[in-house]
Amino acid sequence: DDGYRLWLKYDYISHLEQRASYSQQLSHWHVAGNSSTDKVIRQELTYAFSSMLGNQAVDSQQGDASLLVANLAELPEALRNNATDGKEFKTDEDYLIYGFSENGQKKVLITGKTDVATLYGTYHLLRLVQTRQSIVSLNIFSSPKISVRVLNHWDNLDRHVERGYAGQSIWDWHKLPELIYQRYHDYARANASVGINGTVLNNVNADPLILTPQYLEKVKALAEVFRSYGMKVYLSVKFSSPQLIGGLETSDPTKPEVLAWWKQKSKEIYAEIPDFGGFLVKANSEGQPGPGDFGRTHAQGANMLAEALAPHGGIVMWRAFVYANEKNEERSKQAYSEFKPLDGKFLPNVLVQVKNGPIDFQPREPISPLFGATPNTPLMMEFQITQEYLGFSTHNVYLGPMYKEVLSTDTYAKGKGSTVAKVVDGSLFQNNISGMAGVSNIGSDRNWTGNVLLQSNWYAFGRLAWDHELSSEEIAQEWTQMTLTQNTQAVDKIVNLLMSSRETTVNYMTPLGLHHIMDEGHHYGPGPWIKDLGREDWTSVYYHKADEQGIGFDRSPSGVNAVAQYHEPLRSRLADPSTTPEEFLLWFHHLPWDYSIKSSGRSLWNELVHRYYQGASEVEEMAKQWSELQPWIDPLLFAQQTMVFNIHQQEAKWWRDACVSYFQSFAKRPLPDGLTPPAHPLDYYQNMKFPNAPGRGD
Ligand code: BDP
Repeated sequence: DDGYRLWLKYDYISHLEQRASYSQQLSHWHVAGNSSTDKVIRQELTYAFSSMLGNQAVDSQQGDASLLVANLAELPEALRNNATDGKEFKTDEDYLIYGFSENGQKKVLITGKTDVATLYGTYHLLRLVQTRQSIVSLNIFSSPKISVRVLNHWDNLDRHVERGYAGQSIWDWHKLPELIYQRYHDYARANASVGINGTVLNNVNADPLILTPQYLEKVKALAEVFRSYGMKVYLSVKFSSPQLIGGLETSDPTKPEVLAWWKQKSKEIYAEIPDFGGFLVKANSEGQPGPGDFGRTHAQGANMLAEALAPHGGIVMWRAFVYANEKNEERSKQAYSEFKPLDGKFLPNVLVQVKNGPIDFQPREPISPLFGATPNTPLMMEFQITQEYLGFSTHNVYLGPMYKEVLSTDTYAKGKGSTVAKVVDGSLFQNNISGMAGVSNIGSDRNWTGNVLLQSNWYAFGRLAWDHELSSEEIAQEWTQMTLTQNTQAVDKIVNLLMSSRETTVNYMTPLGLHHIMDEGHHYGPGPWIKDLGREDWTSVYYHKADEQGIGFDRSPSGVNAVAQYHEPLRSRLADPSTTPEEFLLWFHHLPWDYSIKSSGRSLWNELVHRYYQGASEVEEMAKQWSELQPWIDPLLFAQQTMVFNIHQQEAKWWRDACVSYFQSFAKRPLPDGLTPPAHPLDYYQNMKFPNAPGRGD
């Protein structure tokens, strides 16, 4: 097993009684329609049942079938009425899995308004079988909580993936549109199986070429593959495209010729791709052009594009990742300062896409204060699935708990219970449109994500985008059963390992609210000593502010007062170190080395060191746990993953030793008793260089 099949493995059900019972229910199935999506469903059922049940399932006539897949319009009226009684199909994607009896025979129906809805229902039923659950008397009605559920590929047209650690881009632009790899279909299958309904094909640091006819033809070819799976394509666009590829002298959004250019471009796109999703834009951020270059606001820029797309039903996802405002505020405050005043100024087909935290995808960040600050502007969540700051693809980190931590955080925007999830799904402020994006960890590696365990993050992102109320633990459990093993003992062990992995990573990288202390440029490994770069807020020393007195960034009212951007009571809580959750202590406060940590009674210095050591030793424990799983895991997967765990252990120690040595040079205190000192002096770590680290930024 090389991991290519992801969680859609459909391994043979070796347990005789289980197999017999599923076979009885599923051996005669029927897919009513003949659309391209119906064909996908037919293929999936044929493959899944022949593989899991051993060639016993057949596509039969509607009347004989014990499993029927049909959209609502295709159902006989009586069945439709019975099945849908009391259920409101709000979206085209809602599906129903309904068990009923007919002529003494138990039957299962999968239905919804559209064929894509029935595809989602089909994957749900297959998941029940793959996780060995009962399929008797089902009555499952499912509706996505978020409407736009997309992957963001930071893939360049030359196939280099920015912050990608799983090989090159899966899009072979050079060979498109003629050459359509099977992988494109398998990519779409995997996404549909977890409810992801869109993909932004190219990097936010966009190449304007993507909008030229030559490339649009390639985009069209991919869109044609994805359509049957319910996935739309979107493109990242460069704001200055009218100048760069359109021959205009300006890209000023208030100029009629610029709007006309975008309108014409949109028309051109929709003529070829009628279900095109829309544009994602990184503007006036990290050197990218934007409306600010012409003295215009983000709203003016976004609205111009929105106006061009609106007649065709497209949307604009406008990113709030900006940190270059004129007030020159502290970086964590800038997105809020820039976007809060624009609340209510965006056209209805604009979503503002906000990273989960106010800085940049750190192992742990507090929520971005924008969540809950814009009642009249739908905010879309941007999570990172790729591990830019979490050890690339050799650190085994399951991100489900991190996504859940963010989504369940209370913004208090409308009093207690105003969680980030409710902001994002649109229920808190009754927005008409909602979205969640995940920066993809997929590449051309045979196992897709560079490390099989990290497939779980793609999976978890999709499952949570559909239903953020699922727990990260149940998602981990499903994924493990579908991907690695059916043995319950082994599943429990793996789930435990996955569930604690993120906290472990925070401990050996950035405990107690530390952040942005990685090496420069490529972001590989520790670099708390990084200073003197083009911008102060790209350095590490700016963020940890360690000195002989103490450590941490004072974002309380006595410092840069970033806490003022949160609602009460969060604001007051974060303003005071004694009420700030320990995991965010050094994010919001600069504290003396002897500050007493409430939970442990240790000094800050001792607690910091303790956490670094604890994190690294937990990775050793994870590796040990993994080694005990050999009897239940495919030998190739097991061997591959064992090698990954070896790297993970070494690198966790590297993080620990580099950071502890560095901070010790300020704290000037001994290591707590019983801890083995770092293997090398500080300059050894400082002199490590990685010119060829993968995934560099542009
Ligand atoms: C940072 C990355 C950079 C991205 C940027 C972004 O280091 O490569 O281009 O974010 O999100 O995380 O635009």
